[in-house]
Amino acid sequence: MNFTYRNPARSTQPDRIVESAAAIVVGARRYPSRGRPWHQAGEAGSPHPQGVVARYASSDHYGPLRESLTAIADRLRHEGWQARVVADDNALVDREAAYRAGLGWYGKNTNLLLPGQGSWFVLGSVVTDAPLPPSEIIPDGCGACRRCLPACPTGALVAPGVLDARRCLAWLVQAPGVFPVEYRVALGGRLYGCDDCQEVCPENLAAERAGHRARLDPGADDQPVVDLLAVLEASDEQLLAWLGRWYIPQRQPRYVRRNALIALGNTADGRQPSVEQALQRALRHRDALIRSHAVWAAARLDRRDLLAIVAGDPDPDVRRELDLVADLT
Ligand code: B12
Ligand code: SF4
Ligand code: SF4
Repeated sequence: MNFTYRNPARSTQPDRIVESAAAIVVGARRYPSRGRPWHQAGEAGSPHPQGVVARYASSDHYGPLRESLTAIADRLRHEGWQARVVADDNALVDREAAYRAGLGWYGKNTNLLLPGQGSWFVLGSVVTDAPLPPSEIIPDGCGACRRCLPACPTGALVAPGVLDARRCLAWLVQAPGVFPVEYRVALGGRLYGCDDCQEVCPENLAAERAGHRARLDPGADDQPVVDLLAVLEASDEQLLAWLGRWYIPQRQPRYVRRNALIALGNTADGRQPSVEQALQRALRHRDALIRSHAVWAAARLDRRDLLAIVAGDPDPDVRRELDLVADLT
């Protein structure tokens, strides 16, 4: 995994962002924590299968965060200091900056929680050479709670505060290559991101009860769910124009289609004509990655009859999937 791990020295030394950096001002922007019909979407047998999008990705929350941070940076510059905005761009470990700025504590799900507000926040910083006073560190607020650990559908939270990111669905939907077969059922109806370890968190539930969420307008561009059949029908250009602000490996829309096929396999009704047609198209797709995942989806939807389309497929990945689903009978 790359991100901040590609160059840890760069991501942990703020003076590489601003020479003589003396302080970091950290901002947290709340994003709407509901309005996501998780329990309606992804239901088995739905005639209009919908892929669920994690709350942080249902619209662009980083743009407005950067705007607010830019206002702070402008003010500092106006006063003669240097200042640079960084947010989710791997130049800085954002959570550690927020922790040291006294915004919150590390939850056992590894997210940063703000006292009384929970974790539905994206984080960003202004690095400056202005000598601002340091903040107090916030003590742990999880206490004896461990609710997020067993809530993880893949067991990725292997100990309090320790995430095996290779198993985290939020990573797997962003990872290139074949989606590991052992985590496909756990993906459920998700298309992008995963919120389970935050949804069960009592701090988030208390913040929602306190009405923090109600003050937020999800915005006209909010897309909590995405039509899976439309994803499978869209061209590369259409998919990038539609969902291109997500992190998509190598900017290749085939990975969004791959995720959509798994979500389809987990949630759709294989007898619906529209679903059947989508599976047939995917089994005939020019891209072997799509054919491979369509094999799994067709078998999962009890439509092994459609696999005749790929019976003589020469691609090794497709053949492997055919062997795999044959073993499952
Ligand atoms: C790589 C990455 C991922 C990876 C790995 C995540 C992980 N937990 O390690 C994947 C793809 C899995 C991922 C998933 C998600 N991510 Co992410 N991700 C990042 C990214 C790009 C780098 C983070 C990183 O690993 N840095 C390297 C490590 C060394 O630094 P660190 O994370 O600060 O690590 C510290 C912690 O491990 C800490 N620590 C953690 N837990 C505990 C517990 C205890 C008890 C202690 C003592 C210490 C401790 O010690 C480390 C050293 O300081 C950041 C953006 C950024 N530039 O920072 C976003 C970021 C962390 N992600 C974010 C979000 C929103 C998510 C998701 C919620 C998205 C989703 N809904 O699908 C999930 C949450 C999954 C989860 N349970 O963590 C937000 C977090 C917001 C918040 N409130 O905490 C960030 C900050 C992006 C942003 N700018 O807003 N993410
Ligand atoms: S984001 Fe989902 S898969 Fe990742 S640790 Fe949280 S619950 Fe587990
Ligand atoms: S669910 Fe409990 S243990 Fe997990 S982050 Fe929330 S308060 Fe902490």
